[in-house]
Amino acid sequence: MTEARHRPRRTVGDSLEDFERDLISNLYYQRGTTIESASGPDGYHTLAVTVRDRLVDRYARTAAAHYAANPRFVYYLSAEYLLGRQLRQNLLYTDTERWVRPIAEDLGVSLEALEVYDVEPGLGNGGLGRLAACLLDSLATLDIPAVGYGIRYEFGIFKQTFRDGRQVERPDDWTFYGNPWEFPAPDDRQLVGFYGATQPDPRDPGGLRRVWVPGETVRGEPRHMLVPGYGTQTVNIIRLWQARASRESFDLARFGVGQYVEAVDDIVRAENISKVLYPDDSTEPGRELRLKQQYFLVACSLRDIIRRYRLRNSGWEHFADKVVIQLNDTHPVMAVTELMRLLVDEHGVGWDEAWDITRRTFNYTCHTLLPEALETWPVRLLERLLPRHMEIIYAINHFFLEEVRAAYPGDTDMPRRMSIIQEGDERRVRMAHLAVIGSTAVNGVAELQTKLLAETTLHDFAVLWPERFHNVTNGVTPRRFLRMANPRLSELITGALGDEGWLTDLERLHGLGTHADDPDFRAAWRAVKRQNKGDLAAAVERATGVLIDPDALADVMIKRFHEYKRQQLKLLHVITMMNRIRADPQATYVPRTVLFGGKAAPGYLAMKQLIELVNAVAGVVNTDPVLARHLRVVFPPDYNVTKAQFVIPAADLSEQISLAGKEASGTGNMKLALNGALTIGTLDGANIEIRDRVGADNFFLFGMDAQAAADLRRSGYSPRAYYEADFELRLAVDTIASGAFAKGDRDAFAPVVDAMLHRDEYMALADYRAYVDCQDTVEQAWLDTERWTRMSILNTARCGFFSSDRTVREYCERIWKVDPVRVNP
Ligand code: Z2T
Repeated sequence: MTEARHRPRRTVGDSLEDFERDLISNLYYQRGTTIESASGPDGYHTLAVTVRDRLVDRYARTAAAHYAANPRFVYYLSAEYLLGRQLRQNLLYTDTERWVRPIAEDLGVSLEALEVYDVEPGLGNGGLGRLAACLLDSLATLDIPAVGYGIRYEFGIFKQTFRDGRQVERPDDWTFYGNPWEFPAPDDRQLVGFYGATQPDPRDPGGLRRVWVPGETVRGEPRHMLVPGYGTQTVNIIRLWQARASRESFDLARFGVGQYVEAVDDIVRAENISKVLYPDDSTEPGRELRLKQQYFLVACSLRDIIRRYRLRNSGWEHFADKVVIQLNDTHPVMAVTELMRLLVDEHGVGWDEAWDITRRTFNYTCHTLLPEALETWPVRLLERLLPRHMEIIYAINHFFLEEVRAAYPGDTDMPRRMSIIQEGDERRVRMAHLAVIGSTAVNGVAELQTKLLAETTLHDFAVLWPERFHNVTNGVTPRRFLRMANPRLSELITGALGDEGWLTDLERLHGLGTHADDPDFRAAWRAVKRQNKGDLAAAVERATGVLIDPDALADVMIKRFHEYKRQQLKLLHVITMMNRIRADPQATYVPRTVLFGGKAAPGYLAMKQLIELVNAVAGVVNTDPVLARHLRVVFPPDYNVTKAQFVIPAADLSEQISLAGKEASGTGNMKLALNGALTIGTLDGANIEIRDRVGADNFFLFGMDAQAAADLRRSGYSPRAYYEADFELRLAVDTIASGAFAKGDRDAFAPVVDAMLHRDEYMALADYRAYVDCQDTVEQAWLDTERWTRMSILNTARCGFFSSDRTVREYCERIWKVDPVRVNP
């Protein structure tokens, strides 16, 4: 075949007329219908594929450019992706919204009406999954050759509803109406083994090379979604694996004797692997199926990476020069053992060379400081599910511990502490240790977390290999979280800065600084926030029936429910505001709307009860004529990326109140500050870096720092003492205990009260007074409208650092050592 046949040709036109013609043609040939009889979903799907076709063109040219350049590729391995809705993004990135609006108007439909059919793929829990999506967006925007690998869960993160204020989970059947954004690639399917046994390899008698005969095999079928860069031609992909039964799974013998259901047992078992996302944020369920998911992702992706490598390269000596794999937390860490197995057992590479290649290939990002979030798997389970991998782990550990003993002769505690195997009643494999041992670079996601990791959880490793430890502070994509979420503010910014360059060079927002003292600009800034709050008020009323005042201070706490994040502290403040108003109803108060958003893991009973309490407090506040005059509490259900894009632009106050030393980074904190919300927060995670940049005067700081929190815990923390010493705190806790939020039933929230008074694991009571006092200074600042506006503008102006473009640049330079490949138009 000639070169020309391989060269991708432009197949879609570049004008409004072309777009309109393609729309009508797609409606006719793809949906089999006409303008007159098209339904809403017909309209949505047609628009989606028409926009998608523009990206396919770019993707084909990207693939060709990458093939020609044979560059080093970044492979991002992540069990979670929270991509958000696709339609608006792809309209923006193809610059076709300007055509769609008039065409839609012509046809008598609105883009907004079609967008309700755009389902967000909820393939993640929270920050970690959304970070993966932001990094992929920036990788494409920076023209870095990259592929994201993940799992195509049939059911994503559950849908949250409330029944009598209680969280009720419903399945997220996100593909029910079909997903126009993905492409099946059945030719690239892979086979994955589980269970079975290992045998010596006759080619290497008594050596490290062995043969694994799996007891079960499952097929992985990939689909990809396109990941366009903004303002560039690059379109990368994210490849999501779906588990399918292998051909042999159908049990003909059983079918033949009438055991129809039993005959498909194996099919059901295989396909369950990618059935559902585990809904736990920062805690590990420790279930066999979860481990199967992890290995399924790893096995399919590594084979695909090797397949891609071999398209342009041969031999193994260049593998680590062409391939860099980023492990998003420990979930995909079995990839370290799998690559060793592929190289040693299947390709006959010697152990030492294989280890050198493997270690040069991998890097590991750690997203937590919580000990309970560090994955460990029982050795017994691994021996059964992945017998060969367990042998390889023992071998890796053996050579590693030799190195440790050589570094610390005579020290017996060091090998015990650093070993991949945790000894005890039930021996377990420590995935974080395997990750560090198998990687070139290890990074935390904010400065404080990286420092604490090196001082605590990974201390011994940071001492042995200081050169492996890096910090790469998280970032967020300004395209989705400023341009798309907040078009009004974007327009104001573009007007002030003169052009849209800030969208790909976010530090240019500094240019807003000089406008912070311009009264007209301030008024325009306030008007945008006011309009955004009007939109939010309408959406909240639709979702909850509660009316909110767009002029009230919008105080938002949007994140997963977790004790360490301290929604209970926010609630104590709300109850304190209530009690103050009740004590003096005639006084003047700053009108405030407190908005909560977030899900609790279905098995996390304490947080489910806290959700119930938040809803109960909201019910009391919003229906009490005296309280509701000054205060509203709303909790729209099912917080997700789509809802974040509504709430964030309307926020005045961003609640970032985790116990210092517990939140690895946070990224909602960045999105809110970037949209001009002021932060009330502790010295935790990236809050510290936000405050450093926006300035201490433009940030409401309160509470213990990580050192003070650790000291207090060590000295024997007693929440009861705080309760007894502080009248308002006592009153707030007593209000809950009195049954005031349960129609007088004192037992209803007794466990919440009990947890606060007797455990208070995350020391909310110790920070209560500082927090409430700080909220008073927030209100003083709010009353000075001009000052508040200035602070708000300066927050946006000084948050350019938190662009995920900067994050990705740092990964590229310091960890991945990759260069861009430009794609010609
Ligand atoms: C997660 O979202 C995060 C950490 C996890 O640790 C697991 C999940 Cl699902 C295993 C979050 C952190 O809590 C948050 O601080 C951070 O900003 C985010 O990851 C992205 O790094």
